[in-house]
Amino acid sequence: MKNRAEEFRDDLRARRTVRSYSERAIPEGVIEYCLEAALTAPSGANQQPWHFVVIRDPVIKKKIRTAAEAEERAFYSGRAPDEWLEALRSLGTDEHKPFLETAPVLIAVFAKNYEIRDSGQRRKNYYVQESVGISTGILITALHRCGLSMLTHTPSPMGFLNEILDRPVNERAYLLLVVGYASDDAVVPEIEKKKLSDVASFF
Ligand code: IYR
Repeated sequence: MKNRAEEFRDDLRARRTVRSYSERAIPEGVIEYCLEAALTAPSGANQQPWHFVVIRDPVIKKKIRTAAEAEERAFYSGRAPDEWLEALRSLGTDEHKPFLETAPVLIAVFAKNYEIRDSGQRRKNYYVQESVGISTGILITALHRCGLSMLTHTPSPMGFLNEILDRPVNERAYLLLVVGYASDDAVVPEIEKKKLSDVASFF
């Protein structure tokens, strides 16, 4: 058991967020299995308040890139407070998001605060943020274990995803996962993860 825990930790320690992708395609069926892994997540009252949209179509990817870059331009050139920009400086991010077109797959994750019954009535979902977060975490872990790279991208606001992907009003875009293989010239910033003793207490 301890060996399995250690191996799993070491495998996950090798994950890095990647912002530069090659166009190499992902083998067929892999994304589907990873999504099925994500669907096993625990959720409030087992309501499974999520929807995943897998985008491979270059025309849709282009639309998403154009809309996301418009939001990011507003973010970097005014909307973001200085303190936020300062926190991002070491990552070297800016409003240019070419990976939204080069990466072979984008997965838009939607959270459903309520369901719309056939009668039109609303049924509330519980612990939506927690549930969708857990499911997305499992998805990220599954993709990483397949040897894929990814980026958890959150252009803000993300309302344009409902429009482009034709999602109903009870769904809110939660994040956009960019998935593929790192380009040969991809670089990652020098960052460190906190140590266990910094973030965990044992009694
Ligand atoms: N959404 C912007 C800004 C951004 C915000 C956070 I918090 C990050 O960890 C990284 C980026 C962007 O994608 O550039």
